Amino acid sequence: MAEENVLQELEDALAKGLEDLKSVASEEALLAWRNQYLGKNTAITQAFQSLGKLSAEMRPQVGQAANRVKVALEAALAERSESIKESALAASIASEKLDVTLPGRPMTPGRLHPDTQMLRELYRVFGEMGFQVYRSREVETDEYNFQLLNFPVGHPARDMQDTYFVEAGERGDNPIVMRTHTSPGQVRSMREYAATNPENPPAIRLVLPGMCYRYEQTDARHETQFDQIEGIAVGEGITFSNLKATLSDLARRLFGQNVRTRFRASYFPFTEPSAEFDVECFLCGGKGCAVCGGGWLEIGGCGMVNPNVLRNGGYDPERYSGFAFGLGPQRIAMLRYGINDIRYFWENDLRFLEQF
Ligand code: FA5
Repeated sequence: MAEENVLQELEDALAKGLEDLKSVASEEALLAWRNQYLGKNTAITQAFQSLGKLSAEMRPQVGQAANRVKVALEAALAERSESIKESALAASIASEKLDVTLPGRPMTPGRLHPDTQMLRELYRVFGEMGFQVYRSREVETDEYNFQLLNFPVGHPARDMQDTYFVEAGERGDNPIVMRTHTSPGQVRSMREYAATNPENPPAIRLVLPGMCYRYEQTDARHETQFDQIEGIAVGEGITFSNLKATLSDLARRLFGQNVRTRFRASYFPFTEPSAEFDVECFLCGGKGCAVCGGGWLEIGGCGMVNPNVLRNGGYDPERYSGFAFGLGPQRIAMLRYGINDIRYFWENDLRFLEQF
């Protein structure tokens, strides 16, 4: 009879344990339940301890029943433990008001600014044509920005480039300015190369990129801060034909073989003769629009380096000649990508930037 009691106690422990487990709702209560039904002094441990005293007939029955009840209670414990953890997580998510079923936000990879992309393409194209990149300074002296380029103090042509002065007071006729164009780099680069061999300065072929600043009224093609890329080639026997060939070739490489370009006579104190370089406006198909005005978009100025400027750079104008140009990469990008207002470049509007 006592032997049958053991079996009954095991069945009771299983039924009561499973019943009690239904109301267990916390980690602490689960631990208490575990001690009560699977701990040291339970119907299961008692059954195992009694095995030695049982008859040979009952021993396997009680052993198997104790094992079955133990495995069933352990499985129920594991399942309950899992569901308690899930409810705790759900409660914490609900309190954070976090909807984990929402789709994740896609990561936006960074990209290069269209102006940087354009500049890099220009370095590549000019590189293929044998030009090296030379970096000149962004904050200049009046001497380099104007005087050495044949704009003496008070010269009317200074009005073409309204200037931001950084430091005017103490420096008399040589104030510090934000460069209004990349042309001061012409004299800086020539001086640097001429200094390597003053008797026989080496021939040079350089492009000088960088930011320029003018106190200007902004419109669809004018900004107060804009990029230029200057070019300068100095050597023996360089002619205006070389200049025309270089810029025409550049336009074909950038815009295709059939692009229409034109050189328009102009004036710069530091080149003689001088010209503006225009490309047919693709934005309006040459009809004339708010960006170009008359069907052509001016992308740069150019000319043969003025003898005074060659001399200022350390190159004897009797022996050397050279051409120079200053282009607007943003104007080129406008034609390239159909951008109808230069002010988009620095507005940092993602709807614009994400298109490139
Ligand atoms: C100059 O700045 C001369 N230094 C160019 C030059 C270099 C001539 C070497 C001869 C020899 P200009 O002011 O025209 O010239 O400017 C040249 C180009 O820079 C323009 O064609 C245009 O593409 C760009 N640019 C000038 N001003 C602005 C502006 N406010 N906003 C955007 N781009 C501009």
